[in-house]
Amino acid sequence: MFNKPSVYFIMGTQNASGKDPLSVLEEALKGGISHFQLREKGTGALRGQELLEFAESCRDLCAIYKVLFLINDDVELALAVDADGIHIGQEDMDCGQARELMGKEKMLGVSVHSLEEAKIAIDAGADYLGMGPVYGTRSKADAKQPAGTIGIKEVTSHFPDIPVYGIGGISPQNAPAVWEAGACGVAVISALSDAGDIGMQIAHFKNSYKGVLI
Ligand code: TZP
Ligand code: MG
Repeated sequence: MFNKPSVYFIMGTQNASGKDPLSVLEEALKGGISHFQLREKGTGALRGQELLEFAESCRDLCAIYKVLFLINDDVELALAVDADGIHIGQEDMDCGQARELMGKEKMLGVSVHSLEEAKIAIDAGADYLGMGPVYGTRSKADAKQPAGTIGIKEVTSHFPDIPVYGIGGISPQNAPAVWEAGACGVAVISALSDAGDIGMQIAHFKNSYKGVLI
């Protein structure tokens, strides 16, 4: 589930770079991603019934490839489609509340930016943490300043048992620093959704881990 090196793909219909989002997802699933998070945001984002149906299609595709399917922010949608889990940010909802609403069995991922936020999330039952943006990103309108990998190093050395994913501007070229900081995976949008050959890009990410001594 959290086997290193793990490539965690995040996408909404707005990130499909003009391609069919379900085809993009299927290519990523074939290529060996570990998780898929549906993150439907911004202008033109699907809502209501359309969003529900799209989420169901994503869920069904992930099930075929036995890949974990998570929903960003929206507990109601996650429960409605029986997703494997939910991912929340600091501005979304209290992690304890998310854990309570989702139940003990579902996966809870939390975005954190400091050791203190990491401790709170772990105490509330987070299964993994996302940390970033590591590098500059164009995929999140309200992204904070790039934080590099120092925070990941700090959290992974204090809490070696919690899987940490680096996020934000990560490519196969700059991923080695993320692995070296102790991350178990990279969480990416554009590096996969913009790739000409998504399967090859996933292979490049996995190869970027080789030779990195943790
Ligand atoms: N959270 C922090 S950065 C980011 C999110 C959702 C966007 C990551 O997208 P990309 O294209 O991999 O930089
Ligand atoms: Mg959020």
